Amino acid sequence: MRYTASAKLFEQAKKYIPGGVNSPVRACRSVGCDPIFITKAAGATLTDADGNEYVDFVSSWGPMIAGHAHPDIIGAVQKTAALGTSYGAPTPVEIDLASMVVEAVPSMEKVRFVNSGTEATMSAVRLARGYTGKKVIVKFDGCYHGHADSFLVKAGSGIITLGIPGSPGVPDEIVKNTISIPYNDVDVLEKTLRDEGLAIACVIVEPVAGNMGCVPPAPGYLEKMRSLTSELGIVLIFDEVITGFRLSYGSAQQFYNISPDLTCLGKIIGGGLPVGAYGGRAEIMNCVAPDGPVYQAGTLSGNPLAMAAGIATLKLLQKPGFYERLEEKAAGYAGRLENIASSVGIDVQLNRVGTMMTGFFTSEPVTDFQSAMKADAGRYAQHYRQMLAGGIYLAPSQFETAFISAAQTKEDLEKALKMTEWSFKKLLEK
Ligand code: HOZ
Repeated sequence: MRYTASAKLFEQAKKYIPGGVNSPVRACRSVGCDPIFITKAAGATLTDADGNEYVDFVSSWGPMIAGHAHPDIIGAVQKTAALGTSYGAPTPVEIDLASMVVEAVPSMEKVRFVNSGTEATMSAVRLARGYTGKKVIVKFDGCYHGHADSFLVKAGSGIITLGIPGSPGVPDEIVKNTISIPYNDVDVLEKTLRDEGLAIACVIVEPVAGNMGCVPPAPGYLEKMRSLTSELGIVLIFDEVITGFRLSYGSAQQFYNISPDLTCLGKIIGGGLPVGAYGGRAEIMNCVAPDGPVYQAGTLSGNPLAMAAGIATLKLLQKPGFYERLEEKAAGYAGRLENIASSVGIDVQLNRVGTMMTGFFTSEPVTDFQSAMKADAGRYAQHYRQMLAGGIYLAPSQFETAFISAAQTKEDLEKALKMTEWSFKKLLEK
């Protein structure tokens, strides 16, 4: 494949945009190549500036569960755009999406729309602090909740990918109110919450970690988290920015049958437009301004285009059998991948929950940040480049999640499997 046009665009972008990208992982540094510039997408196919086509497993990092440029979503956005793109005033469409979210996710008795997952998590934490009058937040090593100051402690996503310890610009005074503990370790969780409970406002967790690669919760882990936080008067926040409306229509909390106090959403509920949301028990949500004193606002919050795209997406997900078909597709694909890995004789741990999956290049099970870090990121980098050259678009980092969408066809998946087999064999060549 030729990447001449992408290379030229990257040179231009670097003149005006830090690193030439608007989000660090996209720069592809950890996989040892330059980014390709995408010019269009349809279904599960991405097209780059050179006209190369790729089967997409990134799905814009999660939102495109129905595939790119779905006619229902594009139609809804076009129709809405023709009426104006932003009013900075209440609109009927935001009630429509809010009621759909509240019906789908019963723990969210009220919901507030914002513009990104980062905004959702930082607002939820402010609310938890305002509601409890406590300062400390507990998070988990390798989980990523966006880039707000309090979360960049032992965080996943670009922080692991680029191997940076945190971020300059985050004051110690803020970091000292964040406790980060290992994911999936019940004993550390219990000890931390019991020892520090009087100071802890909230525990925030990705119910399935998706930003250190896909790492499922150990059986009973989320249940224990729920019972401890309830007992100790700590607000439990599920960051479902990735898992929301992905693992089931009722999100991970329905999948695992656990009711958090607050939930953060993003990605799928915006159908590919910028959106976020936080919501939960009415008693807590009533503390948000203007009903309560906890301030949070946004010029573009509840933007009509994002609301319309979200509504159109959720309507597609409501179709009978949508999640069952996706699960069947993902399970079949993962099973074939595992067979390929074992027949080629390469060490890969395939972690999967529903349509989220990561193949870690390691012989040890990956259950937390420490074990994820044992994966051979150099080998992943070579695999990434080989797959890209064969027309398969994976996340440009070992520590991200691949997504199965409704749009990948049998042929797409066959092509990806064939390329994977070829790539695995090549990785073992001396
Ligand atoms: N892991 C990030 C989203 N959950 C990747 C997105 C980005 O950094 O651009």
